[in-house]
Amino acid sequence: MRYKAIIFDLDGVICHTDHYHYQAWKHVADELGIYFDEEINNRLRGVSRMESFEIILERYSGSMTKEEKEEWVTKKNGIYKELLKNMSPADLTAEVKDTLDALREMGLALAIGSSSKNARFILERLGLSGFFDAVSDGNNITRSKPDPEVFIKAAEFLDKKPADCLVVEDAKAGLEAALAGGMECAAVGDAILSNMATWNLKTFSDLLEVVKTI
Ligand code: B16
Ligand code: MG
Repeated sequence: MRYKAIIFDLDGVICHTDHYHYQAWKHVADELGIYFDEEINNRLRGVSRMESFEIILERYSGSMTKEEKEEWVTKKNGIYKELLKNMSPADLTAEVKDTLDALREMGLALAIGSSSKNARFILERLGLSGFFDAVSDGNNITRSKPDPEVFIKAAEFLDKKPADCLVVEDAKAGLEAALAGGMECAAVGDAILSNMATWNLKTFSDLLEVVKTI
């Protein structure tokens, strides 16, 4: 097999939380009187919490101290975490679960590489606590995607070389991060449009064919 490990992005690959991010950011933006829509929300994919807020503030005419920014992102996260409580194992599709199980049976090491500081909480909601061999997330990095740190850490946690890992991503910043870390990558969703990935997956289970290639 071409790969020994697969590192999955979480939001947009294993599950979909963008509508919860949207609702939480919309609440904050409305309170601040800032225009915010789904299109701006799409730009926040794979981007860290504070960097997301900086993108939202592009439309803010006032000024804000670092402390005030911290307060607003903390508020957003509180709303977001409340919304995440709506998630359950039913939010994990049978296709994703069956594919993960099949990859595990093929002997591949499986990890998460997510910018989110809520990754473990989301995995718990999905009934996937303890499923992955390693979880590298927003809590163990100092630089977010497109920096490769989150994926390099995941490979280290798995004790695998970057060249033996395949990254699965839904964001351009994530594909850039994988390539910068010396890893091949597979794109799902909008990330396909960037034309940067080693593989473009029409559907998640296409991964089963990809990993069989030599
Ligand atoms: P949090 P991923 C990313 O997760 C999301 O795509 C992005 O929209 C979010 O801002 C980021 O996590 C940080 O999330 O506020 O929960 O720490 O796609 O890298 O799994
Ligand atoms: Mg993502």
